[in-house]
Amino acid sequence: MKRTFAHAWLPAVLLAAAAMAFEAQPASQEPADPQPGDTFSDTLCSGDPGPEMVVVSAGTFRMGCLSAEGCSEYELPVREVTIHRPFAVSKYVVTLEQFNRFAPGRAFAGYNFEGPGTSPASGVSWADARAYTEWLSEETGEKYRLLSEAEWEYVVRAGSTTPYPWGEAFGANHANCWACDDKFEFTAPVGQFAPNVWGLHDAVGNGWEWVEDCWNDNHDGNPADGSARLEGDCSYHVIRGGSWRDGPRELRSAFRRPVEKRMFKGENFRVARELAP
Ligand SMILES: [Ca+2]
Ligand SMILES: [Ca+2]
Repeated sequence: MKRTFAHAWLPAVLLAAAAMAFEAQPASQEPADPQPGDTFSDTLCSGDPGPEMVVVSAGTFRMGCLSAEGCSEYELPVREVTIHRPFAVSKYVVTLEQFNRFAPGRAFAGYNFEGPGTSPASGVSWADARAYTEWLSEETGEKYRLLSEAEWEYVVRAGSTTPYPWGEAFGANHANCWACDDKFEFTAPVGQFAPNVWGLHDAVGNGWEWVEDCWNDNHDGNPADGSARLEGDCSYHVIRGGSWRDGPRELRSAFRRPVEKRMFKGENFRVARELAP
């Protein structure tokens, strides 16, 4: 009997092993010589694409409130920050569909509870956002992580020194905001508004975005190399960019706010990925 049993299952095991060998392998899709503006998506173990990434260059910028007035003391002093290496950042915040591949049912579609899979993954705590980047790194064999606060402001400003990524005035229909005559009453699916000049959608507005940094009341002592600030009040982390519930003040590129890291309300997040040296 035992021998018969072994004969019965052995071919099944061999078949399963052969099937595994043909299953899609995680694969880096990074361009051979990445240039700013290039886009790519790494492949997950399932064969599904990871978040769409855009390459940004190294560079120096001024972080903080650059206006003569209307600044919060949280946004000062202005600091010169140099990002020494190019890296990639997701064009959109991580969507519900993407997050569900990691942790089904743990996020929601923002305040359109029945929103489509292309809605921002909302209700994600800072720890869950970080856990997603660790999972994505394992899935792809690449180094994914949250953006530092300086990197966030660098890619959202995209060279601009005005209050908004698109210019001096708040204007209309640049982002999903509160009572500002866009066509979305609550959370919008990602990518419904024009991107900034580096190709990032919803850079401000729609949903607050977690970054890696602990909360500090101002930029004094912020690392000049764009790395995350991991001292200060680390029970709180920084959120950036304002949301559909916010107006002109909160949607400025320099605006920042603390949120207790275990809280999860409407926050979204964007991912960064390091490029091959
Ligand atoms: Ca709106
Ligand atoms: Ca946003």
